[in-house]
Order: sequence, then C-alpha cells, then structure tokens
Amino acid sequence: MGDINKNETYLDFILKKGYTRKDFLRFVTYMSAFMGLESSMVGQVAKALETKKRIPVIWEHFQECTGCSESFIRSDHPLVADILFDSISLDYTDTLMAASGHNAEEAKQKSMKDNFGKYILVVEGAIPTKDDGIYCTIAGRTAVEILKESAEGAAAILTFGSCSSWGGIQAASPNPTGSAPVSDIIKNKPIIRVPGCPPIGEVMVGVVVHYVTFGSLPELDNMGRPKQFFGKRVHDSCYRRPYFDAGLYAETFDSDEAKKGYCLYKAGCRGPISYNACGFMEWNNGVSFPIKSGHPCIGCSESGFWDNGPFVERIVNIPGFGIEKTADTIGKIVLGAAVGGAAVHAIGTNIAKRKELTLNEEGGRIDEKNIIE
Ligand code: FSX
Ligand code: SF4
Ligand code: F3S
Repeated sequence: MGDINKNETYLDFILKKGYTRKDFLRFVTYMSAFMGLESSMVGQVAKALETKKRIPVIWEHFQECTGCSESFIRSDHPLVADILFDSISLDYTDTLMAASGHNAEEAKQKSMKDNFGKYILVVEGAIPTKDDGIYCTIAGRTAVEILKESAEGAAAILTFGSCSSWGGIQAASPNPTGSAPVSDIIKNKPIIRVPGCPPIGEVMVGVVVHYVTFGSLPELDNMGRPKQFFGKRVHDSCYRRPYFDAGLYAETFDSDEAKKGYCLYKAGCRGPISYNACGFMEWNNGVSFPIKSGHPCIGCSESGFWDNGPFVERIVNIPGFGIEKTADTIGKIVLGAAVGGAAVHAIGTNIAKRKELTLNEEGGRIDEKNIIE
C-alpha cells in the first residue's frame, strides 16, 4: 500500500502486481457476470478499469468482528482482494495498512484533504452512540466523531456488512452501547448498504466496480441496497427450491432428509424473507453457502438481524408471500383434499415433482412426515 501511484489505472496496477492481461480480462468477465451485466457490457467494464485512475478509499472500522474484511481477503479469486485492498488506492484502513499510530492517522488526514469530495468512504461496523459514544474510541476519539469527520469529504458511503448497514449484532437487544447504523448519524450523503454478516466479497467488489465503470451509484432498492445483488430472495435461487415446491421438507437440519437435499423451511430457513445473492453467487468463488453446507439461512443480511430470531423455528405469517398458506395448501392437496380447477394442475405438478425427486433417492420412498399439513 506504501507505493500507491495516484495516476495509475486499475490495469496498470494489476499488471505491476504480476498478473497478465488475460487474468485481467478473466476478472472483468467474472465480475460482469456477477453484476448481472449483458455480455455486450464487458468491454465497457474492461475499458473503465484500463483507463480510469484508481479511486481513493478510506475504510473505517468501528464495532465489528472484522468478518467483512476477512470475507474480502478470503475470496477465492485472487484479483477480488487485490482490486480493493491494493488497486483501489486504499489510503486508510486501520486493520490492514502497514503504517500505524500517528503515521496512519496523518496518512488519512492527508488523503481526505487531497481528495476532498472525491473519495469513497467504506464503513465496517456499527457506531455506539450511548454515553457520548465512549464505547468505541480510536486514537482517543469516538467512532461518532471519526465517522462525521470522514463522511464530510466523501462522495459516497458504502456500508459493508449488516452492522454498519442496520446495526447488526452490535445493536441486538438490549443494545447496551446504543449501537446505530451509519444512516442514523450521516444524513447528507448517498449511502449504499451492502449488508450480510459478512457480505460476499464479490458483492463488495461489484459495487465498487460499478461505481468505477459507470461513474454513478448502482440502482438501489427501497432499503438502499444495490438491486443487482439484493433484488432476489435467497429462496428464489436456492438449489433446494424444487423440494420446497414439491412439499418435501427436512424436520431438522441434521436429519437424513436434510442431507438428501430436502428443503430446510421447517428447520427455520429464512431464505424466503432474506434478500441476498448467496443462492446464485455462493461464497469463495462458488464453493458453497449456508444452505448448501446444510444449515438454514438465518437472514444475516436483513434489517433486525440478530433480534429476528430464533433461527431454528419455522417462520410464519410472512407479509405478501403466504409461504405458510402455500406450504399448507401443498400438504392438503397431497393428502387428497377436494379441489378443482387450477388446483388440479397444481396437484399434478406437485405429485410429479415429488415422484421425480424421491425416485432419484436410494429406496425412492416418500416419507409422509415430511409433508406439510
Ligand atoms: Fe458486522 Fe463486519 Fe458481521 Fe462481522 O465488520 S456484519 S459482525 S461479519 O465483521 O461488521
Ligand atoms: Fe432453500 Fe430455505 Fe427456500 Fe427451502 S426455504 S428452498 S432451503 S431458501
Ligand atoms: Fe446470510 Fe442467509 Fe446468505 S444466512 S450468508 S443471507 S444464506
């Protein structure tokens, strides 16, 4: 980080790090796909990273576990970490920069002054507001004070993680330190929420690559999250979804049915009410995500996480979705309730799906206890 040349483009820096142009193009294609861009847009992303100067980034850490940074540096794609931690001209991150103490603070002050109005402020962690903010102090100053100062010259703020986006675990009841999200404190800057505890590394980079490529912030939903990554529920892209549709549910997440791939809805899965990219992007370059590892989604990206629990009980009464009704209806249909019209088609589809799924299993028998009633 010490040899940052502000005039270097992203490509210059990547080549200097020892990557080839082919590696660069592979990264561009990979990120463009994750960002949901048409293949015709890949050239535009490549051109932006080839020609644009790196954007200065100030990255603050407040109340958090540093899992968000960890998620980043553990990404399986080598360029994902480099593109932000090195090639984005990261001027200040107290966790990873080589400088420390007064030198680190001076470097930050200088960068904020030189790049006033142009830098991106990344905030990881919630901000304690109780008792004048004394529960998180860095270099003798409170997180509230530091946040206000770094936000002043920021072009935009990215809140990485559920803590800075919503308050997260730090704000869980009874919230003894009065933890708050960035949006409670800063009101006059664009804030892009990138929630998740932690968020997926590629999602964090994707937001930055979007900003570099288009010179604007990505389209946000009504909760301030980039639509391209948070526009769908985990349930919408979950590979266990055919089992949900067929009414095949595991009772507990460590049961045989769960191992066979049955839907984890009855084991408390919050995928139907959680907006995140886990189902289609997965973690560590597509290796896995919680549901694929056998555990129900606990809704780590949602507002109110952690108090939204308990996480192992079946969710009920979901506004606007009717999952309970749907699942109950499926159960009743399978049990032979008198139905007609469109529902007859539903029976056919459902039973066909159920047969197909269960016949693929060893023994091919349907366990009645897994049918929702
Ligand atoms: Fe929070 Fe990030 Fe969870 Fe941890 O820093 S979103 S506690 S993974 O690390 O802020
Ligand atoms: Fe997947 Fe959970 Fe939806 Fe079942 S309820 S399909 S496990 S997201
Ligand atoms: Fe979090 Fe659920 Fe994804 S717990 S990591 S949003 S599957």
